[in-house]
Amino acid sequence: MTPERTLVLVKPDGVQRLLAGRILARFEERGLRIVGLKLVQVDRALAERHYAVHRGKPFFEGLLDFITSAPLVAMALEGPNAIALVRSMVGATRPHEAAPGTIRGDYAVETAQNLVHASDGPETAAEELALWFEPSELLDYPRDIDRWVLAPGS
Ligand code: 3AN
Repeated sequence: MTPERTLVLVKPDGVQRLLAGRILARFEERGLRIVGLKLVQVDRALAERHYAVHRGKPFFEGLLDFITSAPLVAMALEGPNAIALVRSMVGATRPHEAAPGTIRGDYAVETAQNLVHASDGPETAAEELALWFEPSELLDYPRDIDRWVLAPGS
């Protein structure tokens, strides 16, 4: 099937808790490829655009304060059904409802500090990837990557 691309943010709580690599590793171990990756200090304008759907909600201002408080890791991941796959690995928004084995189910207890953002559908994935990455920051791999990558020690 045609691979999908999705946006994942390891939010400031994940970076401060030194979990960024561990979270990224889960996606890689599952079989998704990194096609974009950077550490970002988010400004208010980007935060407002990213969370525009939540404008007017009681937690909106707190969400902006939180996501602009310290650097986060933005990644674009690619693979078959990547959008749904990543959402299932991230777990429910409220950590006490997130199944053990999911990222939130294993590492989070607070809804306001639930470690990860992940695009929730094809439209939002396209919008969010365009918001967080310049086209030149999203890379393509060779079609024959499985032959191109040498096995360790070969
Ligand atoms: P998800 O990140 O699971 O897609 P959304 O889109 O409903 O969840 O919410 C976006 C973010 O807003 C959440 N990841 C969380 O950080 C924050 N949030 C959502 N609901 C609440 C709430 N009731 N109180 C505080 N923060 C919330």
